[in-house]
Amino acid sequence: MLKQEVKGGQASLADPRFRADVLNGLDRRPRAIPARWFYDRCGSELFEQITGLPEYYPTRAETGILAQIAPELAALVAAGSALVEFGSGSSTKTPLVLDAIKPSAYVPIDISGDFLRDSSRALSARYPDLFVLPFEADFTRALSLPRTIAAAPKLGFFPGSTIGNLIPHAAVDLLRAMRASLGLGAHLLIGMDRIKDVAVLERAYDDAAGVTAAFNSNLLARINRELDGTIPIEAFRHRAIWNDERARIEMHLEATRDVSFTVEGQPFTLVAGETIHTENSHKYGPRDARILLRAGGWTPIAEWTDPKGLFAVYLAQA
Ligand code: AVI
Repeated sequence: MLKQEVKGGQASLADPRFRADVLNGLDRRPRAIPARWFYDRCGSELFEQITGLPEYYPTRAETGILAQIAPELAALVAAGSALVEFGSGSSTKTPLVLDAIKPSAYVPIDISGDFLRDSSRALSARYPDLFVLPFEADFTRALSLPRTIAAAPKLGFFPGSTIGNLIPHAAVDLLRAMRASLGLGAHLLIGMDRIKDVAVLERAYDDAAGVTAAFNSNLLARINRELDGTIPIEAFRHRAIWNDERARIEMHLEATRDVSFTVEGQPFTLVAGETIHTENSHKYGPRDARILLRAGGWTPIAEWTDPKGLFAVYLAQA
């Protein structure tokens, strides 16, 4: 479900995991395909565009918080810590933390080796004295971190509210895996999006320019491209719906008419109004966030928000 997991699916057309998730997901009721499959090259580019949209506040809010808290963070985190970023991707927010804590080493972890090497090279050029140790791995499982940083105190970094893309029990499992990877006494700096006005939330996931709609329907285009699909993409519309019971924005692709198509020769029919559920983005109130961290084995020790209280960044200790 995490965007970083996805990039493993980019290398080969017709990844067997993609095929299984799509065929099973279209077969089940309600129909649902894991959000991880959004992030092929086109989807990753569309996501980068989303982060700059006027309606999509999380990236701006979190970047503002990280810039603001630098001195406090430096005081709370042990000197000489190694910074371990989970799902580092393009490492865009990393310089804010590097400048704040001046770590002894930086370990970006990502499942996509190519992506990891490119962003590590760029960071090494910007911070020539920084010891950068790229680590190609699936961070949803407990990892043995490089021996070189064994003695250093650890600061884990998991920005972007990516934790929100997991259903709560999977979020707890991930927090526990991070705790196991970093060890007792480690710190974790994590971004979580807050519950807020429904109109603000729904606009953030259904922008006026239609970039999020394109991001969502790119999944259908990817199915057609990689799994020999015949889905009439224009027969689906993007929906972003607040599910209050589960405190999450859900993204769906809704059939605007009765529609039939095949994927790898397998036939599917949806009636008008039926949806394919493509993403969950959970939002956490202050208490919810602290409970989630504790359930994952982390004690919250500091909490910061932007001036409007849209987004929160937590520092927690294992
Ligand atoms: C990657 N993730 C945290 C984004 C989110 O806000 O849940 C993905 C996204 N989906 C639509 N817009 C952004």
